[in-house]
Amino acid sequence: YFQVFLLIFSLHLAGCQADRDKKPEYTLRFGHLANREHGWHKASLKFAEEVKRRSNGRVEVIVYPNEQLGKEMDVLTGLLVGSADIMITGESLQSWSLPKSILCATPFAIRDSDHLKKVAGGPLGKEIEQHILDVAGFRPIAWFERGARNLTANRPIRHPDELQGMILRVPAVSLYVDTWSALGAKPTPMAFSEVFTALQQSTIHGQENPFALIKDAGLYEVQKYCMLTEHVKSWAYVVMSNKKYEMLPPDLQQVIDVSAGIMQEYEHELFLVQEKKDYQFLLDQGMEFIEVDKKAFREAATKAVMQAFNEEQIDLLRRIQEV
Ligand code: 2Q2
Repeated sequence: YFQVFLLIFSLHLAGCQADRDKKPEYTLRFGHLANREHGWHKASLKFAEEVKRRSNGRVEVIVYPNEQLGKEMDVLTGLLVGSADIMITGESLQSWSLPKSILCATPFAIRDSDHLKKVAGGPLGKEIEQHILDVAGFRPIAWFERGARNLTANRPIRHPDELQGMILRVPAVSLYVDTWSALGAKPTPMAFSEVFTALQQSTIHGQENPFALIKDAGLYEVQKYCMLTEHVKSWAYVVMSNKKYEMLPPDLQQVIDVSAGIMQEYEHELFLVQEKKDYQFLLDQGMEFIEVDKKAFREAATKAVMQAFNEEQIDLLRRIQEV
């Protein structure tokens, strides 16, 4: 009996070994701009793990943080040419002839977290996702709620009047350029991975982002004040090259879908605990938080948005506000 046991046991071991040595049939490159501490990264790793396990090693996902796979705008191109397969993006999709995509990050469009969930997770969110898929061939597989974007600088700013002459880094999003120009600043589009150095060298004076990125990119080391403008409440998309997705057999497509759902939930759990912690961390590091004249920011920004938007975008904005 013992010999039979040994035989079965060694066959089992050999089987495990074969499983481990099996080369994946598909390798997917997944890039994002945040660092290893950020919820986006932890969620991406979770996705990779789920995909590996659920596909029995047939699909491998390699995650590249810190724009290691390229700057956001370049990775979007990468998705089309095949040098990248999955990425986290959002309002930058506006530059991709995707007018509806900017509604995921329109200044003062979303009231609160509850409203955001109803929009992003409801029929309007589906409409935006379908638009992104149909027009650009980027397939949204998950969405992540983000913390509100806040302005940082080395001087306190309480009113848009005080923005005059300020060189403000924004991501490559034309609506952000329009909005901050209308508010009086000099917005300069720049990739996220360049922001820390540009602030350090004072080629820009400020930037705007949620607490999580201000913390994880170390921006508090080069910015003293965080203005509680909360001017954008947004969500991001995890998008996959649809060409790549369609190359997969149906069972592996299902693995992607299920794993993406798990990633989305996991990221949200992290986000809920992380926001308050990040705020406390920034406070402990000596960042000063400034209350602003929200009404003045809102009015000027909303006016700029209405001027920048076409009819289709205004219609979608109205439908979002009705939710
Ligand atoms: O400031 C940044 O670069 C990010 O927080 C952006 O919001 C993000 O990268 C968007 O450009 C998403 O498309």
